[in-house]
Amino acid sequence: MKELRVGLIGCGFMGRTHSNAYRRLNNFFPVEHRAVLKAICDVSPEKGQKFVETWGYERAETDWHALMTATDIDLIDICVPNFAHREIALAAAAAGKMVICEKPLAMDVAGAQEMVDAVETAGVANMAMFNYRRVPAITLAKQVIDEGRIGRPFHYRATYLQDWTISTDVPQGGDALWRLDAKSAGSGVTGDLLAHSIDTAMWLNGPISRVTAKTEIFVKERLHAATGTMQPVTIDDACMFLAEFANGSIGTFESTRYARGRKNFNTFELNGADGSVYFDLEEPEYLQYFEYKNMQTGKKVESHLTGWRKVHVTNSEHPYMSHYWVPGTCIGYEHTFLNAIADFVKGIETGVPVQPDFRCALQTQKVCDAVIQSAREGRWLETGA
Ligand code: SOE
Repeated sequence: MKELRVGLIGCGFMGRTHSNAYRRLNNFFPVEHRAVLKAICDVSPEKGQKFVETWGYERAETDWHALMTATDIDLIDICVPNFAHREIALAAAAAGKMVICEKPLAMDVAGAQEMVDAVETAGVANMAMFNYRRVPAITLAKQVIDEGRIGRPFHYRATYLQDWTISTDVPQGGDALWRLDAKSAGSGVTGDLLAHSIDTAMWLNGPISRVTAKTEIFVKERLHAATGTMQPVTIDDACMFLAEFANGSIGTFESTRYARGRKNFNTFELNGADGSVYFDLEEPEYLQYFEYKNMQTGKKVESHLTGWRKVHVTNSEHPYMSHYWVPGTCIGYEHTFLNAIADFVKGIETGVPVQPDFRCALQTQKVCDAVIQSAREGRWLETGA
């Protein structure tokens, strides 16, 4: 078996989800490569050592540059705060290594464009980790749409709601809370949560051409973990935007970290002339489908028994599910990363690049940047995506 030797940077939440995926890859997917966890990198030697012990890496480094010169590493996996994505990805590409990067790709379009140029010039395999595409029910929604079951699309509706920053006592910055500091994260819910919704939306319904947005900061000042002083909050706590898709449909997107009771409420609905699909991450194994026109007969199927169908996406004919258990049994959040890594490896083996690659993630970045700018300027903007 060939080896895929991994150097992963960042010991946080995403470092764990990616490491788990590499460890499980060969248990579930018949790929030609064996994932070998070579090195973890974190500025904290204690954290790195703990990670080595917990996840089975061979060694820990404290300076990511060491991974670039290491001859025993094929793939750099970037799981650090957003501000560091660009520099690491550029170095990895220059060293001829494959690159996987957590979302959002960069702090802004300029950074994302540099990353695209770097991996394309180097000709290295690359992927942005938008894991929700790999929820089997969402992949099935893509199949349903591509099969032409929705017909002419009219409406796309996405929500991504959380509630963990409502308390004024939550500080900003530092290890766990870098997502609340624009210097580390680039933006707030727009890059962190809506980037997922935008990636899914453009995958399912095509490019978003224009947006108009409203953002809000509810808690204006927070203690900064790095300085120990109260500082203005610079990220968007909430963001809502209207979108026009290139295919003529229109969309609404809403995201906040102030939706009391909502922990990771990620939903979307697409309504077309011939049918609709709906997904809710709180019931991740279901895709809801409303069939108005039957594809085979071309006839309207509405009757006194017509209704939304809740498809339990756990059969072996459903995306990814043949790799897991028996029909009717479920997989979870962590498997979305495993499915993504498996697709990445298949991309290397077949020569058909996996999606979303960096170029695709650049399109999402364009929409995010346009959303933030639109909220600032209070007007509709072309996204260029
Ligand atoms: C934020 O709370 C977060 O961890 C995001 O950064 C992830 O991308 C999202 O999937 C879950 O929520």
